[in-house]
Amino acid sequence: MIRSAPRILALAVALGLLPALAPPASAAAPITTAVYTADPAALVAGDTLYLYTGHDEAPAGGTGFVMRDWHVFSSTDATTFTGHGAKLSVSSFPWAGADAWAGEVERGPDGRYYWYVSVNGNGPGWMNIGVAVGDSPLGPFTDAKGGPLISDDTPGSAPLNIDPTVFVDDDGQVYMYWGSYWGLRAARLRPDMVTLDGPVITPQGVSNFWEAPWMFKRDGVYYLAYAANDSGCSPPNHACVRYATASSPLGPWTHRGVVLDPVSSTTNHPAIIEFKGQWYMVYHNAAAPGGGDFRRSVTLDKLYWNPDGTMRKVVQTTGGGANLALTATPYTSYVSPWETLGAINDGHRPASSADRGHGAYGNWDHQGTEWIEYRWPAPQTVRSVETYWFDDDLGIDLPASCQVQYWNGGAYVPVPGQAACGVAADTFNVTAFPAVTTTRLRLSITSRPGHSTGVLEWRALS
Ligand code: FUB
Repeated sequence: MIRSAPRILALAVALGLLPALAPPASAAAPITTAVYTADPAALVAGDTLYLYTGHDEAPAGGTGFVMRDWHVFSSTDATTFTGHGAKLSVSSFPWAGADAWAGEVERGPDGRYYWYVSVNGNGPGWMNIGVAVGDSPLGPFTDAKGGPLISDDTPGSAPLNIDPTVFVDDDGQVYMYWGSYWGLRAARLRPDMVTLDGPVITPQGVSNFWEAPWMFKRDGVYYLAYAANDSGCSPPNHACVRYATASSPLGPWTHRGVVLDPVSSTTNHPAIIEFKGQWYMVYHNAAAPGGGDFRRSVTLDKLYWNPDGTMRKVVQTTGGGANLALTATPYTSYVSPWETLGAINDGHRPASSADRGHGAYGNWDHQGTEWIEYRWPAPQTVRSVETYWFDDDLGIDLPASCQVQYWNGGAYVPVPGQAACGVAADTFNVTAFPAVTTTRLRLSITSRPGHSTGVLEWRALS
């Protein structure tokens, strides 16, 4: 049937009547689970790919960034990464005091490696851009300037001076882009890599810029990828990555679209690089065990080009896609009158299975099989669900079993190929499956004898 009627099949998939078959999402694949990493920058030197990352140290349930140093990882196959530990920290800059935010390393005309970072400089305003230098991609790195390269005192600087991306053009001219809070800025740097060479400019044509610029060049065209959080690409407060192109390094830029959909962390941060003939999108999400908005993890996926020089949207293979539950309407077979069905898709990350601080879904005193369900006005492609069970140590207990189902246009049927539906306490239980495209996704839950069941949060990931 598939070979003889591909159009009918495609139409059925589009209408949400059949699952769209795709390779199963592999388990989350951060470059490391030893530490939480964020804000990647990539550099190729010789036959090695180096990733420079931030380091998230917020506690579980933390509500703000705790970032004190920057780490380096290397790989010769873009699959297995060796951690080299913290190679730069806030204390490397005697004038700074906190907030080791996003950075990038670039090789200067002198052959040395310059590490540009966002850091709280303890001066006027908040964030600054500092620069360290080392003789190899692994350092050691030391402060290259003795003060910020960019601060709030820099004429024309950004509303928030973070997220530098530095680019050395074929003619040796150095450019730096940076900014946040919708304020993108650019400037030329002198060949010494640590001095501005002219005024700060505000580049034109970069639509919906939020932060995290990444500049590179391919086939004579300049590319600027960046985090955007406009409603055109994002569920509430989750950034996507858009990009723009230009024929000269300071623009004007032409917006080209979204290259990376929102991820499971609210922030998004791109690094795009070619390594051994393959292009990659390096980014972060919240997919590592125990991860979250302030406990992120860096991962990478292959990036492919269209013949016209536009980038194809990156397929996220890490299970860390957007949480489509945030835009769904929840339904259920039964909810206790005092419980809250809406708790399951409010984006909360529970501290434990007893954490009903944001409300809970519970079906006491029903026993046996009940269900919760998401409905969307248009078909969504879902690749995994993550379920955080509610257990009040009273009438509600962890379930005996569960199953993910979808609406095929006439009935609810099990999602084909789904992994085991986990029933562990105090964690998100991940169930991955070949992508299914549907307007309704259901979690069928069967209780243990003598108990009812409950859910604190149920994610449906793209
Ligand atoms: O990690 C701190 C900040 O969050 C970065 O500087 C931004 O790009 C965002 O990822």
